[in-house]
Amino acid sequence: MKVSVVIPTLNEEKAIGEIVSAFVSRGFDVLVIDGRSTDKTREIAEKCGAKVVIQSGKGKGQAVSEAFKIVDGDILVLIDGDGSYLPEEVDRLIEPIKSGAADHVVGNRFGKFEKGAFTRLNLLGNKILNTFFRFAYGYELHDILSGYRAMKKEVYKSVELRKPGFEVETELTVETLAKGFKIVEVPITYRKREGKTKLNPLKDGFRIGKTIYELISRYSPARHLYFIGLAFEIFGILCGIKVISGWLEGVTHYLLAILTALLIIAGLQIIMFGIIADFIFRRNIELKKDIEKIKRILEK
Ligand SMILES: Nc1nc2c(ncn2[C@@H]2O[C@H](COP(=O)(O)OP(=O)(O)O)[C@@H](O)[C@H]2O)c(=O)[nH]1
Ligand SMILES: [Mg+2]
Repeated sequence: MKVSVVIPTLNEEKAIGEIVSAFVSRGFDVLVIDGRSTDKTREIAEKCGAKVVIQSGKGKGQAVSEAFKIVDGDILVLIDGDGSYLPEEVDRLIEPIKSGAADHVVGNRFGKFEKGAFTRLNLLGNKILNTFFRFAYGYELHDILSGYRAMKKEVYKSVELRKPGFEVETELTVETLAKGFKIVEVPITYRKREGKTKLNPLKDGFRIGKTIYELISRYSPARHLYFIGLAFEIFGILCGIKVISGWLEGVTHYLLAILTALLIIAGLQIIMFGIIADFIFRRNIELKKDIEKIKRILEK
């Protein structure tokens, strides 16, 4: 099986050499997709045996999307060029794909991370975004923003990446699930990066949160109903509190009581519709995937 390694870089001269060499010595094809670094990144990468391409646009997302079109390995490994991930752990990511246990493997950094690898804000932001993701998609993942992953060809050639920047990991994860592929996480080591981060924790954090919400439509539009239903329930409960506290003081809010009942009942119904619609939608995708698989087997 041919393995292609894709490394997006922007001024990573301190770490890039070692990473490229480690993968080249394993016999992997390495592509460094560079965002016009002003240091020696490209020179070093080339010297160590990587193919180097300057991305046509801007941002990590655009770079990754462009790289996916260029490479053609049966398996693609995506890794940051900042030295925070260990090339020698790559087998952990590739193994589940080879054995057929997964289509997309994500390296989970939370099992074993070096002190200082995450800033406090970074750690908190990651926890919040992962929790929000699990709620929004109902899929048990714990490190959706990891920069170390492996995918089989079918996955990286079919995902549609439109986000330019650091939303790329989110989009990759959602697209994989939306298309009916299977993701698993494996524990990896996470070290303190070399050089400076290009990520702005607050600005990019909010952007990623917004992206998680936006992309629900691609995974299952019906899941929006959960949020609408939840909003109804929250308003219903607030109205209910007002009604009950008034009643305890001897005042009866008739209209508000009716509104409370309506909001709570309507909210529950919207959530129920959501569950049913979501189930039908996802089932259809899975069925389509199974039919395609059977078709391929029959054609062989
Ligand atoms: N080609 C390209 N790579 C980028 C760009 N921005 C960041 N990167 C690379 O993407 C990887 C992850 O970025 P990093 O700053 O480490 O973000 P963090 O890991 O989330 O802190 C690193 O290898 C960066 O060099 C960009 O605009 N273009
Ligand atoms: Mg990094």
